[in-house]
Amino acid sequence: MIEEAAKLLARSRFAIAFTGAGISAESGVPTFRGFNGLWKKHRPEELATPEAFRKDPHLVWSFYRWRMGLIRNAKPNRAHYALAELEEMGILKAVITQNVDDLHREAGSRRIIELHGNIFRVRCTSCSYRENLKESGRLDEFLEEKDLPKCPECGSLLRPDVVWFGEPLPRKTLEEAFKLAERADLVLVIGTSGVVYPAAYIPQIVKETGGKVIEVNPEESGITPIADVFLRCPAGEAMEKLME
Ligand code: BJW
Ligand code: ZN
Repeated sequence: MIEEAAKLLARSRFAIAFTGAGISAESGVPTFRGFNGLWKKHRPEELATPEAFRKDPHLVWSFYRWRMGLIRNAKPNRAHYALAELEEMGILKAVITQNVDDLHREAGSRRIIELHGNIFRVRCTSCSYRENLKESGRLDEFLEEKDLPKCPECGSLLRPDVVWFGEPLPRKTLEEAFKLAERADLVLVIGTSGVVYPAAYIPQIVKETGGKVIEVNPEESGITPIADVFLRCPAGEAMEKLME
């Protein structure tokens, strides 16, 4: 199976990767739907919504501050580094990720399409204010603060610059991802349950336009039925074997 995947990858002319929470599991970042995805008895699906934020912004902000702290201390793993290396080799053209954790960037990937935003960015709920807390150097003070974060421009409530259920994905970002998927002759799908749309269309588009689908996941997912090669194992192990 690994040999088959390696052969397809080596022969491809325009390969892309499509990643989900599972690629960061070995970095210690909990997945959404896995057993580890539980936080204070709330399921992430109940917290990552505009309704939850309207009803209880304190709860939602404490969830996001907790995750920011966890993710800030996480390091990329073998799978993130393998994707950066494949791009360096000219095989991989882009990484389309559903993750908000910045680990592809830290591993050295260059062309990264973040479909669901980035957890280190905040934006104002009223005006156009945006801030990347890592880049502004304000992450530490932001995480120590317990009160609701307010916009320095207009005083309104800030929110995480991520995409919640029921919200549209950034239009240009989604268009770019769909274009890449149409062009790709191979997609490496790593660590996603493949149930969240429109993101889950990405591997389907590659398949429908004649490309191959390689999936890496220790469990079957929504993508498995269309996978040409299914590597049933953790991302780090699979990617290390694939790079040999
Ligand atoms: C490992 C591993 C290891 C473990 N190695 N693998 C069509 C059909 C049905 C529903 C819809 C549809 N179109 C839209 C919808 C509604 C909805 C949706 O998809 N719902 C379904 C769940 C039913 N979609 C939306 O609401 C989207 N918006 C939208 O459609 O807007 C329309 C609109 C247009 C115009 C105006 C208004 C609206 C938005 C979706 C946003 C998703 N947001 C989140 C939160 C992001 C912020 C945050 O991080 O907090 O994104 S939810 C969460 O799910 C997060 C993830 O990116 C996303 C996907 O999860 P992922 O990455 O797949 O993680 P898991 O946990 O599900 O899976 C992990 C996998 O890893 C598992 O398979 C494990 O086995 C595996 N694994 N260890 C490899 N070591
Ligand atoms: Zn503002």
